Amino acid sequence: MTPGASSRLLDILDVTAPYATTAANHAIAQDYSDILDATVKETAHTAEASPAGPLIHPAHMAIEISRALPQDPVIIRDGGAVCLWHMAYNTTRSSDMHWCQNFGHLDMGIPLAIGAQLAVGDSRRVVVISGDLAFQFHISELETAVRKNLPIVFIVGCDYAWGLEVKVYNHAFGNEAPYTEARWGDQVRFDKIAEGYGAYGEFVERREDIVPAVQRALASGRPAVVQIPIDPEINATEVPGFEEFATWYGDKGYS
Ligand SMILES: Cc1ncc(C[n+]2csc(CCOP(=O)(O)OP(=O)(O)O)c2C)c(N)n1
Ligand SMILES: [Mg+2]
Repeated sequence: MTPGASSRLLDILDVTAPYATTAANHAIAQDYSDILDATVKETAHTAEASPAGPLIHPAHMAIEISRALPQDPVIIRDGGAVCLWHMAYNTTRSSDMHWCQNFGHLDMGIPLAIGAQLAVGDSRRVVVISGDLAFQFHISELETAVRKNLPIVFIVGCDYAWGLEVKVYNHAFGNEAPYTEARWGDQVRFDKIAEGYGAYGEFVERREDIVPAVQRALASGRPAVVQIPIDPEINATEVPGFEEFATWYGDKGYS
């Protein structure tokens, strides 16, 4: 470790906590695994402290996914609040993480994953963490994944809403604002759509079923979609890192 680098990294960890993924990427890139281990433990502890309700907490979704994933997968995030939750509570080490929203837009998760899996071949797994709106932009590309026999695992956090936009609307118009159509019905079944394309599908309603479902999806060796309904209120209203995220969009913020 070069002189000064350690304190610089600790600064980064301090500033970004609890957004450990950013810190983790820095740590992985520079091989500061001791510091990374401490950060991961702290992150896991915070996630466990989140209250459990009848619906899956988005922090719990992130941490259970982390428990199920293999070593150093390519991780692609596509979506709104689900991705911020995953950034905050992910504990999987990956040397390649990508979030479409870094470019200011949703939608590229499935095509990016196809490209990534073609690039890495059999050497690594490719996993997509997606919001349910983002997943629908190019859902027909599941056909490409099946035709090319790519074993990508797509994990879709379903609040049946534009979760991040719900928060923005409430921020702009108040919690009592009329229904905004930023939510929709909960009858959409991405696992069945996946099966229709010839992919593997899983539908998970309990936290304890996430790890085995993701592992079955990985073991299927086929493109696989794991649909996880999550608590829509928590997903939209307690988004970790929202204030910092809002600053990415300039002085006026994300509103
Ligand atoms: C192409 C595009 N359309 C719209 C938006 C605005 N937008 C940002 S987050 C978001 C909602 C995302 O919903 P979802 O993927 O379901 O994730 P959630 O926030 O519900 O977890 C929208 C509409 C965008 N960034 N890019
Ligand atoms: Mg959503």
